[in-house]
Amino acid sequence: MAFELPDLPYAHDALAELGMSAETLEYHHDLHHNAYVVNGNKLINGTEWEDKSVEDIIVGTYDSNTVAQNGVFNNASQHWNHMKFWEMMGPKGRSMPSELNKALTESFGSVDAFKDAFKAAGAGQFGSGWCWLVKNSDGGLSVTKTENGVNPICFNQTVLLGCDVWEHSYYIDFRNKRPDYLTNFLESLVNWDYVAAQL
Ligand code: MN3
Repeated sequence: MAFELPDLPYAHDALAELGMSAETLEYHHDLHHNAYVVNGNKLINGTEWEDKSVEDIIVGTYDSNTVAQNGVFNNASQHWNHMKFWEMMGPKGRSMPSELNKALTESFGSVDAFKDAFKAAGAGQFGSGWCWLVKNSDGGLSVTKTENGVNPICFNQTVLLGCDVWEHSYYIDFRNKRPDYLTNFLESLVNWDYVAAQL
C-alpha cells in the first residue's frame, strides 16, 4: 500500500510549552517524515512491495547481516517509526497508568530505573537511531537501542515506547544536549496512556 503522511494527532504548537517547539514539528513531521513517505513510495512503486503493509515491508526487507540497510527498508521503517512517535507524545496523559507502573517495576525494579535505562540507551546510541521500551515474546519488558531506522519489529518485539535520537529531533530545541532532550521526553512529552495501551 502506498505510504501516506498522517496528520499530527495535535496542533504543531501543542507541545511547545512542554519542550518540543512548533518549528521542530514543522521540520520533523512536515519535511523529514514526509520525505520518508515520498521516497518510500518511489522505491516500492512497481515492485513486489507496493501492495504490502508497511510492517510486512519492514520485516521482509530487513537484512540482519549488515548495518547499511537498503532504501526500501530505511524509508518504510522510518515511516512506521515516525507514525508511532507522534502517537507516543501528547499534551495530555502525562500521569502513568497503574498497570504500566506495575509492569515497569516488575521488569526494571522501579519506574526510575526504567527511565535511567531508557535515557542511557538513547544517549549511548552512537550517531542516528532510536531507543525503545519493548515487550519480548516471553512478556518481559526490555530497553533497547537501534541504529538509523531499524526498529524492534525486526526482532519480533512489541514496541511500547520509542524516542527518535536523530539530531533533527532535538537540535532546534536542545542543540547538542541529547540527554536533556531525553529527560524532557520522559518527564513532559510521553503519552503514558498510549504506552500502557500497547501492553
Ligand atoms: Mn526523525
